[in-house]
Amino acid sequence: MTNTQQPVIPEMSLDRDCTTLSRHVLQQFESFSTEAQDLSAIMNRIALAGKLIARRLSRAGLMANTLGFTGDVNVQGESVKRMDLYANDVFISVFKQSGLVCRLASEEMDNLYYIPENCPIGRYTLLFDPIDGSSNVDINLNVGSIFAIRQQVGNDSEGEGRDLLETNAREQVAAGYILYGPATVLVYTMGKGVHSFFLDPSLGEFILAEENIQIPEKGSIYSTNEGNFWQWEESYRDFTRYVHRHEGYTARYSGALVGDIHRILMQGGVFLYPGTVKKPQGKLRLIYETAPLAFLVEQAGGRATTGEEPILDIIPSELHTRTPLIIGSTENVKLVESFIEDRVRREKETAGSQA
Ligand code: P6P
Repeated sequence: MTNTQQPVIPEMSLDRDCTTLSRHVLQQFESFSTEAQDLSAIMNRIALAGKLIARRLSRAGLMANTLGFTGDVNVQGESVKRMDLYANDVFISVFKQSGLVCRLASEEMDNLYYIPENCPIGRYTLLFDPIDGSSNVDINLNVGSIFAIRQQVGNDSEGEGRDLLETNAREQVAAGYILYGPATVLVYTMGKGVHSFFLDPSLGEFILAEENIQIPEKGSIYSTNEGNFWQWEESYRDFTRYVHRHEGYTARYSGALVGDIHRILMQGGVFLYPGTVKKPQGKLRLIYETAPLAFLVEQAGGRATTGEEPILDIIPSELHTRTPLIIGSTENVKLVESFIEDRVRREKETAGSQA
C-alpha cells in the first residue's frame, strides 16, 4: 500500500475480513453469471495453491527433501528445484475434480497438461510459472507464482493447444501473481483494475488490501541484471550509462521477477530483461511470465514492451516462446525506448550515408 493510499476498508472491520478473493471477483462482474461464478471459483483455487505453497516455503528449512535440486533439467534447460516440482503439482492438484480448467501450461512441463475429468466441460486454461525465482528458495528470499487464465477456443482435438499459439495475450481473461515474502500477497486483474490481497494466516484467507492500484507515472528505480551489460545491444548500454550519470536513479534487483515487478508496481520505475547476444529473445517466457505481468501492469496504468512492440501484441511461436521485457512506469519505459529509437535512427543514417 503506497503511503498516500488509505486502507480500502477500515482496519479489522468485519466487512474487511469478509472481502475475500472469491467475493471480490463476483463484485468485479457485478453479477452471479456462470462466467462470474467460474472465475470466482478459479481464483479461489489459485488462492488455495498460494496457501499450500506459502505453507511449504515457511517450513522448507525444517523438512527433509524440500529444498535443493531434483537432479533433473526442465524444458528451459534449467536445473529443477524440489520446490518447483512441488508447486507445479500443487497447481495441478487444486484444479482436479474442479470441472473448471481443462488444460495447464507450466514453465515446468514440456507440453500442455490435460485434466481429463474436467475437459468435457472445462473451458478455461491455466498458464503458470509455479515458482518463479527459485534460485532464491534455498536462501529464504522472496519468490513468486505467476498465472494467467485463458478461455479455450475450439475443442483442441489434436491436444496441441493451437488456439494458444494463434492468438496474442490480449485474450487473457485474468492474470496476476502471488508474492511469497514477509507476507503472502496475491495481486490480480480481470481487466477491471489491479487489486491486492494479503493472506491472513489467522483466517487462512486472502483479504482485500488495496483496490485499483495505479503505478506511479515515473519512478527512481531501475531493475536489471547489469552483469549482462556487455551482452546487451548498445541502446541498453546507453540507457544504463544515462541512469549512472544522472541524479535520481537507484538500482534494485532481487533475481526474482515477481518481487522486482511488485516493487515497480508499488513504487514506480522500470524493470528490464533485454535480449542478449546469446539469447536475443531474452530469458523470460511469454505466456506465463511476460504476458500476465504486461496485462497487470498496463491495467495499473503502466507500459510493457519488448523494446520494439507491446508484449500484449505478440503471438507465441511455441508454448515456451521467450521475449525481452521492459515494463513499469510509462515515463521510465519510454525513456528506455527512446535509446532504442535513437539507435535505430543512427543505424538508418549510417546506412543512408554509405548507400
Ligand atoms: P538472471 C528466475 O530464474 C527468473 O526467471 C526471473 O524470476 C528473474 O527475473 C530472472 O530469471 C533472473 O535472471 O539472469 O538475472 O539470474
